[in-house]
Amino acid sequence: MAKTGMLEKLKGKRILLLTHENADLDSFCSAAIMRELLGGKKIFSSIAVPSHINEQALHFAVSQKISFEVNPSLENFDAIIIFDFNDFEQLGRLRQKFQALKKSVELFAFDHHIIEKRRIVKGKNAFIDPNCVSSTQVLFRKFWRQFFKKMFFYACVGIVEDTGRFITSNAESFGDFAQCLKNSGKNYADVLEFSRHVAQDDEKIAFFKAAQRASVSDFNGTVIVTSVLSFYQGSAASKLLELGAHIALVCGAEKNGTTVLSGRAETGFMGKNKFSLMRHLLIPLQKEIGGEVGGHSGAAQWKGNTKPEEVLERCVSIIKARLADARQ
Ligand SMILES: [Mn+2]
Repeated sequence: MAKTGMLEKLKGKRILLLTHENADLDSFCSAAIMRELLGGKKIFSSIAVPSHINEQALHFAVSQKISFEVNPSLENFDAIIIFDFNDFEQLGRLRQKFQALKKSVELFAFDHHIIEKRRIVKGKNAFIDPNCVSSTQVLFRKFWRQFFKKMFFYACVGIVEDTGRFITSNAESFGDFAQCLKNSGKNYADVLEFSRHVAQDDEKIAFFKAAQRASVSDFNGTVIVTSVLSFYQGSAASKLLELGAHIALVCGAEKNGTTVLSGRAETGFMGKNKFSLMRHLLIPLQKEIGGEVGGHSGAAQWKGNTKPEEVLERCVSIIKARLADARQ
């Protein structure tokens, strides 16, 4: 187990705990865990989100009475700890403020995304473990000795959310989850309550559009489904996976002109084919057409300026080449 000296070093400092833009449960719960960890050492800190918090994370914050600030001023802090991201892209509107300041504050990151080249925090202050299913699991693994009830519960919520209620998981995350749940004083239903996702009407319509526009290719038993949608690409891709795709890719140009591609891959398929969306699709795609990428092996996103149809075409040929290679 790693040393926990980092918390003590923060004594007497003004600390900001920052989630990524469009804060989700994992990012928010991670910040909440850190606030408790520091609080346990009588170190005060505050939580902030760049400009938007998603519905589930907001519900969680309200019901747990965890206060947070939106669009914080960054000037008055000695240390900023970022959760569930390590890429400037994820700062949303705070990006410029943050870049201007980053040399004058001490930065830390807790994350479980695959490490990228342009990361914000490097070296000893970066606590990144791509083998963890959630950032709350990263925190659990490092600080579990100092956890108390609430933090175990927050860790559970992050794990359930980021695994899509254990659709993507592994023996370690089941083990860690079981340990967290046992110590949380809560039951599984309490955890599930927060990860329930109620689709908005426009989101439901987006699902139907994605299904209607879907193009399906069966490559030696691998079902690849692509579709074009200018919003809700991520949740639509998840829906297409539920309908039976092994890989679902939804791409579209958003209002600001940026093309966004969201991909999802089914766990059984990934295991059998040793396939990772980041490694075998998005990073090769980025090499071909540039853009920015982020995500995990089973859920990932690309952003850039290429036409959606071309992005999807390239994706399908990259996947087919990969699968053909894997067969040999
Ligand atoms: Mn996460």
